[in-house]
Amino acid sequence: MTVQQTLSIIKPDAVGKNNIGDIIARLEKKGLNIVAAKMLHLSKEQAEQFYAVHKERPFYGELVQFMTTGPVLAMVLEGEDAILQNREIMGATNPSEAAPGTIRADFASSIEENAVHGSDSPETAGFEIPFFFTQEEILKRTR
Ligand code: IDP
Ligand code: MG
Repeated sequence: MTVQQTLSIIKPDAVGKNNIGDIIARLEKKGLNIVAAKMLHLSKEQAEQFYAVHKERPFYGELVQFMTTGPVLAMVLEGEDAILQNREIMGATNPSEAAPGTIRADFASSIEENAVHGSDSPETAGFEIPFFFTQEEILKRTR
């Protein structure tokens, strides 16, 4: 077990439905600590860069469009095995395949508008966290 940091995003659909609090409650209840957070409305360029890994996928254009439809809440979560833990709490990409009780099963409306993003590996987290946060914006939990 190792303490890790991972990037979480509450996507425009979930922000628009006022599901921020319910989603954060699930993350905190599982022992993930928020060590950085900011709300922002992604530009087309930011969304394109963030999802550049999916550039060749057929859904890339729609994904970029969706992610710019409204504000998002970007967060750094910290905890034991935070990357995998967060992915488990999120559930499968397609809400119809997401396990009961996961965030996507309960808050996502489609495979595209699926409420949350989470880094899928240490390498991905290493790109995604600095994409949104400077070192100074990531805080130590002192109590
Ligand atoms: P993940 O978010 O579970 O890691 P990825 O495969 O990395 O899933 O895809 C990134 C995002 O792209 C998804 O969360 C979803 O919003 C969108 N997406 C993935 N697959 C599809 C699809 O088949 N159609 C439309 N959008 C998709
Ligand atoms: Mg992914």
